[in-house]
Amino acid sequence: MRPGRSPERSLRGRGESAAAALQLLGHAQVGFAVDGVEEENDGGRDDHESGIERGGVADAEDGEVGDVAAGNVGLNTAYSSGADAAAIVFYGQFGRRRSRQLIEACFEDGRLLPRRTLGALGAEIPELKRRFRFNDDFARATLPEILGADRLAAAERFEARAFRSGVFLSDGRGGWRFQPLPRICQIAPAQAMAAGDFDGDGRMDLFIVQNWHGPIPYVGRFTGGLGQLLLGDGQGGFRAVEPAESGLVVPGDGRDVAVVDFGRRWGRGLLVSRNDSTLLGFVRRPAEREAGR
Ligand SMILES: [Ca+2]
Repeated sequence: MRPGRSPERSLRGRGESAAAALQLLGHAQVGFAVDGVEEENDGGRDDHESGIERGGVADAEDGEVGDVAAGNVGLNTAYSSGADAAAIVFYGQFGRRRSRQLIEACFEDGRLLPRRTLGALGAEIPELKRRFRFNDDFARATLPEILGADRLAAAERFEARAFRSGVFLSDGRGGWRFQPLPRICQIAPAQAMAAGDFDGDGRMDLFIVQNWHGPIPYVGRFTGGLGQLLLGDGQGGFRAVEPAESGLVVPGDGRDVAVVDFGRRWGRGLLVSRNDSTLLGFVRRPAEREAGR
């Protein structure tokens, strides 16, 4: 078990005692056991710009090196729900202005349509307001009819069709096979994750912090998750543990999670940060600490 890029930080290493750490947290929530995580720190992790929210390198399979856990936006957003879900963006010059515009599009019944309203597009391309005096006319038109097929063809097009969080399992020869995480993990974006053997069975597990309150009001928040503990089977598969069972409950706009050493009394636990809200600290249940798990 080698949590490659999992965040492993020690508050003690910064000269702070466990008491100070708990004071920092305000309180220590009783949570799930975190144990068996080797001391290793590569100094942080990478953020990904291409639709993948957060990832980490972990050994999801026994004996394999280089498996990658990757967080994505999941299947519970306006962009990613439905069988023909796709997030399509055109970047080009669509109006008389010399500036270029980003135009969001989607397919509906095989027709390419704009995602935004006439009012939103008209603010960027004023001539559309003159061409479409009524919303009904705009609603019936396809994107090529609205913007011009030639201009669309000349624009750069970007499309995303994969939205599930999952793991890339190494075949040991430089290739990877994608395996999505359990369905319940796809109800919200995976913003950050920690890898480690959290139940002490010698197999790599994951804890995922979820949700994103960042989208504009027209799109709405990507939310619905409470954080998700996943127990690995050592073969690349994971079993989702309900938050009520694990004690790891993270509502709100999750941002990051780190495995933290809270000191001799509390042992290792998880520290979770959230946007516009408090930090959350999770330590092992007393019975689990006494059992040395
Ligand atoms: Ca485990």
